[in-house]
Amino acid sequence: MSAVKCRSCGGDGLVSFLDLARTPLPDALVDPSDDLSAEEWYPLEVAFCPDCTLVQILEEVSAEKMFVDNYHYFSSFSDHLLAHSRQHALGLVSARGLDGDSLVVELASNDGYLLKNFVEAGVPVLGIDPSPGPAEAAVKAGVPTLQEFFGIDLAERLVSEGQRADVIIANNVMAHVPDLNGFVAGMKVLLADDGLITVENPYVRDLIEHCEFDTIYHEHYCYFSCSSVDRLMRRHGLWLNDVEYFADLHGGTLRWHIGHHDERTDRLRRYLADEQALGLSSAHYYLQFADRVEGVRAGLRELVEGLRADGKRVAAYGAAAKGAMMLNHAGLDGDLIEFVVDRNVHKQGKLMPGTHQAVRSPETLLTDQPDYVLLLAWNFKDEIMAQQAEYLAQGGHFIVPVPRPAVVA
Ligand code: DWN
Ligand code: ZN
Repeated sequence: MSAVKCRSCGGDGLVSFLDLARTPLPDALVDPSDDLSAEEWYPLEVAFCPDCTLVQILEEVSAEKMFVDNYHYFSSFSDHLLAHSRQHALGLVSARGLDGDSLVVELASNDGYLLKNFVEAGVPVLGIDPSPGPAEAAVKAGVPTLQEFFGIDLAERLVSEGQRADVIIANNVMAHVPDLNGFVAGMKVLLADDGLITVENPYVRDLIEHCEFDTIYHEHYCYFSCSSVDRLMRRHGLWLNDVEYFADLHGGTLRWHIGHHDERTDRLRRYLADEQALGLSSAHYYLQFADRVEGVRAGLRELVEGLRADGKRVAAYGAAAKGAMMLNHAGLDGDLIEFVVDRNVHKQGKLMPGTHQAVRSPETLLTDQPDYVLLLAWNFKDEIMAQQAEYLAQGGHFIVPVPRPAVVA
């Protein structure tokens, strides 16, 4: 089913600017016993809405298929993300004066990686996440969790049970919901009058400027700027009041601060003015992107084929959604990339979507010592290369795919 109207404002003037052709679902790792011919592929086309400036994909794959039926993403496999999340939680406890009478609700709480910090601080929490594996892990970790999708219906049910959130945290989820307006309407209903919503998502400006096209996939229905978030919130009677930037998270992440009242900061006004000046609010800014994506795709393919022609062995690190996107779009199959390693034990033993390389433990880099490793999880480059010092010391090399394919060590 193609969504031809804007997911935010309903406008019908969407301008398509990138067609990534048909791709498998990026987190749908394949069980070796599965019938590979049954794997599902979907069109992936990206468009810009001139009415509200939201960047979005046109295809709509059911959220149940992506986040319930076969989803293995656990947030706790990144030390950097855990540190970032702990800092966020403890900062909120002190800045908002949270205590035993407060309530913090996290939407897409995954395995409790963030809420556990509030639990330790004695602040009541509620996690909401539809994915069975992570939700069960969260409950085991002592984080009360509802295994459901969040939207206006669940919000109204919680309010009818007397619950209002002093803080709502929505990290890497507002881009993942097919009903964007229902999601925002739910946050408005659930938020206490003096409450704070913090929403984190990768910044569409970094996606374009650093050619991070591998972060475009079916799980991400939308790609946000301050401008598109501002217009979305205003339409729901909420205010985008402030923004923080984290260059080293997921290739460039913004954290938006949202509430029931107009408390806009100069920092937010600067971001909106910069986006206007750069052109993020007009289609022209996006129209050259397809050519740059093709340059990266062709360059990476040429680099890997050249290494293989020289008799070098190439593996990859990170059975990430972006990794599946990159392997499939660049056509890097098992003849070019032998296997993929990943720390997430739930992914080990499975096959990559579409290209079907085996996912193994990172220890394989030492026992197998491939000559080169393509860093599919480039967003964690520093953390991963620090871990792989021994592989490097034994003569190994890493390749990053974006912003330009290059051997980095
Ligand atoms: O929005 C999303 C982002 C935030 O996370 C979701 N759609 C799903 C997911 O996307 P992703 O799979 O591209 O995210 P990551 O977190 O970049 O994936 C990193 C992969 O690398 C994970 O499978 C874990 C793995 N990893 C590892 O093996 N060793 C990660 C680190 C830091 C490591 O040291
Ligand atoms: Zn729109």
